Amino acid sequence: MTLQRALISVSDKAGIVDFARALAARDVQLLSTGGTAKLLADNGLTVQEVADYTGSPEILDGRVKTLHPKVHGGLLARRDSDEHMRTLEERGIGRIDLLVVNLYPFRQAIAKPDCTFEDAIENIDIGGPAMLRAAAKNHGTEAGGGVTVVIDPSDYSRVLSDIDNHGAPAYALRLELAAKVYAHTAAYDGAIANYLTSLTSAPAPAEVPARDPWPGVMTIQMRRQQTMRYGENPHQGAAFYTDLSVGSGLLANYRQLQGKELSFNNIADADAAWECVRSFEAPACVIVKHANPCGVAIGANAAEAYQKAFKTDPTSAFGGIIAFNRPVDAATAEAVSQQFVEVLLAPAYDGGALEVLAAKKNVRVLEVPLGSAVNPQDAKRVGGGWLLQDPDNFNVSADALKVVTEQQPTEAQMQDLMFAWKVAKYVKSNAIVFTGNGMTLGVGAGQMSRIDSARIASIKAENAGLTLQGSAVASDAFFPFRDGLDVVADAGATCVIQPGGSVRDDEVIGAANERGLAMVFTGHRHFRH
Ligand code: 93A
Repeated sequence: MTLQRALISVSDKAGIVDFARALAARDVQLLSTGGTAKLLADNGLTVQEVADYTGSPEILDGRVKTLHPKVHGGLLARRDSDEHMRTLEERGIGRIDLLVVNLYPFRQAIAKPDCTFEDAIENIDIGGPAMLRAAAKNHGTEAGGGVTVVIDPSDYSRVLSDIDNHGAPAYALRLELAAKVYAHTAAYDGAIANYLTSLTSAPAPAEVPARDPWPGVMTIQMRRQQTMRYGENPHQGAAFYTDLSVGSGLLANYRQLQGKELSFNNIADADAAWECVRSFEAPACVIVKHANPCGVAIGANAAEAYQKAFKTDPTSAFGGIIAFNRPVDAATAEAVSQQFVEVLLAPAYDGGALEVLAAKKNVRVLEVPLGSAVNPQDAKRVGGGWLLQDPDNFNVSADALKVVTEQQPTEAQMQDLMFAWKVAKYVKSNAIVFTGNGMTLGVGAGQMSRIDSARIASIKAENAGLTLQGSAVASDAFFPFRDGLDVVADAGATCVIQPGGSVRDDEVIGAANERGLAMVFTGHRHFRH
């Protein structure tokens, strides 16, 4: 069944003119609501206003625009029912085969600090969801045809290519887009419900924590990307849900090029590796085991970064997750293939690299585009609730560091310190990270006392045959006593980066001076649990 008519009614008008033009070029008639129709007509397209089509003008300040049997009949009539088709004919109703709608931006409206109650109410879309739900219900059958419904501008190109390939969107696409609609309208109504509920029972504004970024309103649209064989352990069921609102650059954008199915722990570790590696500008490599980096390095190229990262802790790197922020070439793939690797991540792989990796068919190879998106919020499940927070986006600049010791760090030390600080952010607390020459030399992670993390980091360096003489060291939070500082000085560190802020800062600074260390304070800590 070819596409006869499309109804376009969008608040987010991004890409709509090009899409409508492409539809018109494929002989699809365009029907549209006021603002959208005007935009299309202004761009030289032939478009009929819904009001002209139904014979009913928009009324009540636009509250009723498309709520009309000529619209809903055209969307809901079953394509495989002779009787429904006859009814359309008798009543002069045309089929609407494609619906392109996105809704009044309710969430954006209420997120504005000056949003009034009236603004919020007027941003509740009624006609849009009604059409979306009608069109999605009637996505039809494989044999009988049905309606295609698009809410997301990123789906426009897929609809066009289906029209070009099959004359009309295929059933598989119609089904997928229909499912997306109900997820979207459910989340939309959820946001409205949360907003109204917050007006009835939310605490007075003064009682809301000052920096709660979601005052009583949180909706996340998610899609199940993958059901796993099991979760963290084999007796736990699990699935991977992706957040539909996130931008490019995050792990959820991955494309798997080869290898076994990703497991729950693979995805968690891959995320830790990817977030860390994409924070570097220079070619970098991060090797992760059990959610912690066990080797991080920068180098002239990916291969060199890998060689250095691997040296930090070859024992732990066994079965690791390895991430690069540069395309992987054959030489790098060859080097990585020498070790047992679970997952490889990079923004791209050249042909030679894929050939090398093909010989290791179990290795899961993921391509993840580099991008600037940040996770919109960080959520942690706790008994009976969720803890939500802004992502830890703070990055200190070298200029903002405060030198607190008699000894000033040299330029080379400053670079090692900045590198160490960047890595420490991705190491579970308490984190102690020794570095030198653009690579980690010893990583102490996840201990309940900072001094033990410091001891472990230096033991690990020793086990790997690395010297800590002249190294730089980062501590993700302040040293509560001088003992931790003494451990890193004994190990050979000559400079330290840490947030400061302890009641015993003076004691710790005194110890650094006594031991001839240079120390800088960042003013911010990076706990990670
Ligand atoms: O006010 S509504 O709830 N009543 C309607 O009948 C209706 N029909 C479409 N909002 C309605 N829409 C919405 O208008 C669409 O969901 C879309 O977001 C917007 C497009 O309006 P315009 O084309 O005038 O910019």
